Amino acid sequence: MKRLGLLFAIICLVQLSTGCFVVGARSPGDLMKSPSLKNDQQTIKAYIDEELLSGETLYKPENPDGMSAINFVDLDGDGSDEAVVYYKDGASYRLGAYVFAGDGGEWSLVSKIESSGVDISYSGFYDFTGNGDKEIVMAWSADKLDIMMNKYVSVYSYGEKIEELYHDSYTEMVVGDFYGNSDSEILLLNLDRNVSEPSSTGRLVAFSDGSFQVIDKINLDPYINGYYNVVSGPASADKEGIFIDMGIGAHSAATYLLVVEDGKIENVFSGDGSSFYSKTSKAYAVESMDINGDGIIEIGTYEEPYGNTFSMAETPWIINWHQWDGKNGLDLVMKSYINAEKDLRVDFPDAWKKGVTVGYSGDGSKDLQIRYVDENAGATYPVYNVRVIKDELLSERVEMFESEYFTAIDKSGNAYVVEKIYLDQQIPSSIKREYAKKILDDEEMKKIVKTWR
Ligand SMILES: [Ca+2]
Ligand SMILES: [Ca+2]
Ligand SMILES: [Ca+2]
Repeated sequence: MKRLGLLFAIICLVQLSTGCFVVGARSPGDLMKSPSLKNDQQTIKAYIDEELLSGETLYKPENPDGMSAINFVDLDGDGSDEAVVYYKDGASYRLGAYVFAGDGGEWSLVSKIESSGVDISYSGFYDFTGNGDKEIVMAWSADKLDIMMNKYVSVYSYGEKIEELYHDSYTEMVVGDFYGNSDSEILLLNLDRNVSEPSSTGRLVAFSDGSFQVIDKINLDPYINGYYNVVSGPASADKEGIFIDMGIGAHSAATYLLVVEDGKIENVFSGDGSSFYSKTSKAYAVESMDINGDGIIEIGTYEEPYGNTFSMAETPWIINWHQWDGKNGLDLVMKSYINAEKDLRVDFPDAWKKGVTVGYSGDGSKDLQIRYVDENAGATYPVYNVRVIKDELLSERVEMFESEYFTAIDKSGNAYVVEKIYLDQQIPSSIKREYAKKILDDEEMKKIVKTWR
């Protein structure tokens, strides 16, 4: 997932030397972080060192976030943790996991999962079978020379010996409780583009009648560039969903939302032909995520600012964040401006949902300007400038400000400065009242100006 996201970002960068960014994409640095050991992981270190073969090093699975090289989890529910320790041997393309059982600070090796591959692309511990014990799901890329980037997934039971319960290939995968029955299921996506008859399918894999089975399958559009982000999580208060963000054009993107109803996978924005994309298409990639922290995942789209005259790449886009309406539509829940390069995010308060747009400050700095929109007159009026300024340049820059200002955030050598330019605007009396509604008190303004990373 991360690799595809990165790949997509690179494609973007190659195709559009400026302005193209994947909102939410992780920086290459994330991939290079070496696993660090927390204090409670040190006690097992000696036991691991004893088992590691020459060439084997500890290794953190790429997905999901939160996995470590060493993971403590009570797989069999007996009240004491097991340790699942990932390793790889880069030179011989081997990887896998050591599984230890713990007993009061003593550890004993139970088994070793071994496979060939380059990266562990996904791993986790879930009860798929419904017996109360967690199984180990582990996925890896097959081979360094495999340009198709085929990946394989296996599910292992924990016990006297590790048993492989399921094995399959996939392009992207997520785990979740898609049935809502408290057991976990797997959703596998397989995208096969470079063949005479391209195909894209989603398959729901669940444990049923004593074995893992493909419960349902759905055909998706194979004529896309690729998936840059696939996540599962709450699509509404009571429904898990699978959010599939994909690149569909030179830089444009769209999102599918899949849910499971009565054992069937449903593409909720289904319709005829291109209308699959009509609700979620966007000028650039944006990752589906819980942007407002309410536990439900939002889908982002781009809104062109009112009166915009800039090129696609230079446009200060507004991101509209939507939640699934439970049927086949979307509800707008939040708007934000995100500039990954400046590490700036501004979440629009409710008062800005209508009648507010963004632009640049107009002094050549390309700093953000919040503007009131007077649609009747076809005009906009500046309210705030929000500037990210290096600390050492701050005193020099503020001398040129015409209005009062305050610093909303000071972080990593940068001051996030809000200029209250509404204090110095000539506003026609007919719109003064509406304009004034867009002015926040300073404390409220400080809450909506954020860093992005
Ligand atoms: Ca246990
Ligand atoms: Ca189980
Ligand atoms: Ca949310």
